[in-house]
Amino acid sequence: MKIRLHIGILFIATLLTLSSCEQKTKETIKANKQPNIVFIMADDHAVAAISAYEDWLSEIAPTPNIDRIANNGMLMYNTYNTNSICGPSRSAILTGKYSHVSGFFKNEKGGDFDGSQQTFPKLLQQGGYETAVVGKWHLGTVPTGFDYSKVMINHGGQGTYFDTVFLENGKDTIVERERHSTAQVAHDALKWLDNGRDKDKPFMLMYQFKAPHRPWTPAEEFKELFTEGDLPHPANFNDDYKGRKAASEQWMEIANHMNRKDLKVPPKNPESMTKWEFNKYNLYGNRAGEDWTPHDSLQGAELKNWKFQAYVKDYLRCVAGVDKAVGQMLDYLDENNLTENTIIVYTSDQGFYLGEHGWFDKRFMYEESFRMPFMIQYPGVIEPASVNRELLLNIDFAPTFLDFAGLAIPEDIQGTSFKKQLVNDKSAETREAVYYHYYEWPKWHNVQPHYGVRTDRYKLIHYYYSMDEWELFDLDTDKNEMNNLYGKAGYEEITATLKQQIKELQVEYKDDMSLEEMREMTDVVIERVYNESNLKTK
Ligand code: SGN
Ligand code: CA
Repeated sequence: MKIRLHIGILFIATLLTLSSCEQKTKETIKANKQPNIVFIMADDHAVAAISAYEDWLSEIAPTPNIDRIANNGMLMYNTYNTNSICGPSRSAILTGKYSHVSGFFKNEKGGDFDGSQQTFPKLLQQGGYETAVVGKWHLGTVPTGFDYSKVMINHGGQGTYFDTVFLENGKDTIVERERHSTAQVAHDALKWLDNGRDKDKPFMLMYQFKAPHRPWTPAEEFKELFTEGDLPHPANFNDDYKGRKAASEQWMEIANHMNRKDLKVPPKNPESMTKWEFNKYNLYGNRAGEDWTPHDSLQGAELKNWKFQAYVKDYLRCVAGVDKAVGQMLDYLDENNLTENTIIVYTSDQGFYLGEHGWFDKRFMYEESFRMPFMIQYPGVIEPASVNRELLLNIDFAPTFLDFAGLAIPEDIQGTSFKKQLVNDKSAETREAVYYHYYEWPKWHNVQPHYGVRTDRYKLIHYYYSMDEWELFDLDTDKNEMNNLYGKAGYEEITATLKQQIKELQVEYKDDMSLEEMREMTDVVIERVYNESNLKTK
């Protein structure tokens, strides 16, 4: 009996040793092998419109394929943007630096991205990776640091949903007429993976969609979604902006600033219109006071609801297209035995308002646009179905990828690798606060330039360009950011602490300019040099 027990214990011990050896070997292999990286990024995809986050739209508009990444890996709840607008966010992701450091801090009249600077794709390429970018780029200049690139260049680099114009490898301009832009990006990315790359090298692919960006035009196959009934409104749909001056002055209200093109209301006789008249018709509604209704009986709250339904339904139909394209990518990687050694990320260049505060668009430091979706899988390394609630920034992505690739992280990168957090290493460092700075004004949505700080509980914002207004929110008691506590009794101490934090972070991130210098950045006009009309079409 005793002997048997001993043999039994020995047997179990051997098994344990074997399996831990197996585990070690797996880890060693992983540690020595550079993982592939598939970086998937949508444009303007809000956290609320991804069902993995179990937010207010999750049951109505599930995203089963995007959720697969969260199920296979880690879902980050608190990933933030350093400047919530397209080009500045993309440049922050590529360089790991704040937008005033990378030099690309405004979309409008902010010049082009300096492609000669250090980026994570370049560093990966130098470190032995085969690199590619397919889809939306929106940085003006030709992509650098890629073995293959096919990026949208029409509509000022925004790309269009149909007849999208792409620039391939910096020289050939191609008009794609066969597919919706989302399907085209999927087609091109899979084609490169299948027979465009050097299969002896690890690869890094940036798989980037235009959808669900304005004007939210879905492919035909998704038009039947959400046709039954109305979507619910978010909690602060009818915000009155009391106590928040900057919020009261924006031009991004669903009720007052959506145009007829956004809501797909075509003119009755487009043939009889000149191009100028047609454009004017389409843009009508962009500016406050240009009231219009699809028919006279719709007014007031009913009209606002009609616009909301048309807008958010089309937005979610575009998301469904992205979700399908994500599924195609995941299936391809599975079918080709690539999943095991590939890091897959899903994110967006920033968040978006889906009726919260009565808005569309982004830019503000309020949660809906400040926050970014971020989920990441790496089988055997990142625990499946795990979550993380630490404060992360988009400038952290670059160093994290370099870290996983076993490459040195250059000193001048301002972000920090969160690899340790992803592998549940208890020695991982965490942040106390995240710093934000937005510059563009007045186009397109009259959002006042502002900077601010967010901790796990509080947020302090300073709007400084043509006003001097502060906002303080307690996110524990006011997650919709409706109650500005700045200047109220009892909040003096926390306000002073947050102001001190802002000062320290401004020094750390080299953003300790005077307000006058900050205003000059908003005023600077640097015209785009790169534009599709300068290119020949193949
Ligand atoms: C376009 C949109 C704006 C949007 C910006 C920036 N207008 O100009 O509503 O804020 O892009 O978006 S539109 O009428 O042309 O659609 S970003 O994603 O590039 O930052
Ligand atoms: Ca965007």
